[in-house]
Amino acid sequence: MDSVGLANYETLEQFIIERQNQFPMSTGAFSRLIRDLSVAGKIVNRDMRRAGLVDISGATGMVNVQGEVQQKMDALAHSEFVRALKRGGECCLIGSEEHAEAIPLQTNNQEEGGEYIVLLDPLDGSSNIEVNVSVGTIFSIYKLPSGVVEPSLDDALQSGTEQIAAGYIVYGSSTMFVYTTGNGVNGFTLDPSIGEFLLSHPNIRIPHQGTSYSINEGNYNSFEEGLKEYIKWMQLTDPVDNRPYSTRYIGSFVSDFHRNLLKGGLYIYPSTEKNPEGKLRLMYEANPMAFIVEQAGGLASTGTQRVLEVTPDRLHQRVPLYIGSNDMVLAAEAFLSGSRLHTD
Ligand code: P6P
Repeated sequence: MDSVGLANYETLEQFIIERQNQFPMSTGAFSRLIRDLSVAGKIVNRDMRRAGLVDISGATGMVNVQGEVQQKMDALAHSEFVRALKRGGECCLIGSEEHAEAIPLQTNNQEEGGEYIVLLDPLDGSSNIEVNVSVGTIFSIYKLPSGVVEPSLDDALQSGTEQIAAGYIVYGSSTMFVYTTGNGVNGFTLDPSIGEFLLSHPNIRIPHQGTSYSINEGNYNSFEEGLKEYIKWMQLTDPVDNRPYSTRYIGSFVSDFHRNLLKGGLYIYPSTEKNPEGKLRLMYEANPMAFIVEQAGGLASTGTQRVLEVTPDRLHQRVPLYIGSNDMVLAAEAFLSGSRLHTD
């Protein structure tokens, strides 16, 4: 793109300030919080692009709270986001996949402590880094309930409907920052030559129907019958609705979600023998992506319930997840309830 072309793009910072100006009472704290997250994302992106050259690939030899082998980049990404949020002063509590407990932040100005809670998966899919597959960061933002002086985990355990913002950063062929505050979904692409996220995907809408689905079919034998019926249905030939669908599953939720958001599709991580509650975590994976997909016209379900209405009781709790194109999620729920069969 020539330099003239760049002049037509709006930066993330300009976008945030314009939105902030629409709310005269806003103090700018939320704008600064989004900026802090975007700065951490740029730093993680920088480190990521060197993973093959410096000793930050592979495992730390530690196991995280999930019982999963912690990758060096997991730990690095976690530290970068904690550092950025602590320095920014707008966040009072962090919940992270990489830390067993919620992390209270001592803000610079105690009497005006941060009023936001940030839940995040610092680097989802990180085991893919050493094989050069896209990975991502996911974040969810809540307001600290008024009157709370000492923020604690209980203040973070709010239903997904209470989120005031949610977003992700996908470190792929390009690095994108995608987020919503409840007024649609907007995507920003990092231009490394100027170090700015530029508005490249305004008002993202997910197609109501897709022709691909994302699932680890290695777990097929432990799927519930209704899901097996749905998969069989998607694999039957029917030119009318472009079946058989394709499977697209790269083992990195943020990347599979991002593709489905732009092209249409359905990501499924159901209850399995190894993960009876599902594998994706409610607070910092399912809820933020559910907020985004609903804002883009899609749906997110546990198979029986709207994800955003699940009442949380633990920071790291897991849920079964069916998320993506509206019609595909509704079809999944119908098959799971037994009201549809693959022969329909
Ligand atoms: P499986 C990565 O660990 C992750 O949380 C998601 O990003 C990804 O979709 C899923 O797990 C992959 O899990 O069991 O299919 O290897």
